[in-house]
Amino acid sequence: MNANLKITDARLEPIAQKLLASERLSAEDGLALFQSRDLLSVGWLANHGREERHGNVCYYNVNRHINPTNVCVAHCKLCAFGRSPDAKGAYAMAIDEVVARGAKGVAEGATEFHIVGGLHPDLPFDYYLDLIRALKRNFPDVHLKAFTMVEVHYYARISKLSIRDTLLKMKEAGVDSLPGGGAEIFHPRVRRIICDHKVSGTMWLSIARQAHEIGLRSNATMLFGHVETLEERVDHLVRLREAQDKSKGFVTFIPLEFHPANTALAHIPKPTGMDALKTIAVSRLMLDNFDHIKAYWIMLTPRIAQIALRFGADDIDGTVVEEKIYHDAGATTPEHLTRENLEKLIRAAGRVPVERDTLYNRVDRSQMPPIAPPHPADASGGFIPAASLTAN
Ligand code: V47
Repeated sequence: MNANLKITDARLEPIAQKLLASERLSAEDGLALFQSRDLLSVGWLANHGREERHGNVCYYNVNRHINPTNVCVAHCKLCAFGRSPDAKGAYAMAIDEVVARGAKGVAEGATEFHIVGGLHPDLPFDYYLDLIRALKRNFPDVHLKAFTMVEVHYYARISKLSIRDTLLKMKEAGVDSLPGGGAEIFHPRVRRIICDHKVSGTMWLSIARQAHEIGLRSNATMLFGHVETLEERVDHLVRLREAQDKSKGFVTFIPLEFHPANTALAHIPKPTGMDALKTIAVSRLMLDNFDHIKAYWIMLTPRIAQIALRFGADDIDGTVVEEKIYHDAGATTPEHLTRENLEKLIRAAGRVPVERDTLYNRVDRSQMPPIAPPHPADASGGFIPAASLTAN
């Protein structure tokens, strides 16, 4: 390890030595990293691992989020997005509406649709399959990253199919990969408090494994900063690392910072920027078998996301457009950054922006139709003036 690093926390010394020797960190090491107040050393170590893997590159993609319905029977305490069917603001999109949003996304240059929604009590599994088929038919070149392990579990239940057959039907309809949501914190103590009707952590991991077995890759997340202990965060990371050793199917890990506003846990203070940066760094160091760690700018704010690119993250997610899950929970970030603004943000953090597709193949825009300017309705309040990203 580089002599320029001045570690002020003695507990980090043996961890730095292990990293130098490319040895795997233990759960105890993970806890020591989380407990350390020497944020700069933790970040330096994570940055070292990040630069060994990806040099100076920071990945982003051009995507659009589509949330077909916010009606949800789960009523998780952590969530401000889900609604009862008769609640104000409850909606379910007709498939034509989903396709219309897809068309906007394609005009904006999207290479990915990120599709997740609530567990609707009345929509059958066929609705979701038809929705995927319609998107694939209309936009065959767009990668469909659709439905979390939680939704897969629900579709299996309502259609009385096995998990494997549910996944096979999704794949046959056109799903290309699965997003990483719904993982929260795997430990049952935490799930009982924040999402007691959701699948268990063990089931989430089992569904991910079965998806990987049939050739569907997926992401993984961890929702941090609510009622979990640091030991429970480490347990989550270790369980993901073990799962990845076996299936090798996870693409990216995304630590998600909890936003308490408008949830049943609104009394919990928001995690600090220090906690967010440390969690990204520890994730990079513990998940030695994950290629990518994402700093989701929508959740972190563009400013913290820029710093995260020096704390272990090599990806900043996408242009997004129409984000609902965090904005219902009080996020004050814009819902959309243009490709140009994302690139400026990355360059201002001293990194080299590289546009990728969902599976990290480089995107060559010179071979693609030009991107239409964003619709003014999408732009309202949603654009950060470029100058504010590059100032200082
Ligand atoms: O599953 C819900 C979380 C997730 C809140 O795979 C909340 O590329 C904070 O999974 N405060 C959805 N978080 C988002 C997600 C995601 C995001 C970006 C990229 C990818 C990917 C996946 O958001 C949910 C849940 O864990 N969430 N409510 C809240 N109040």
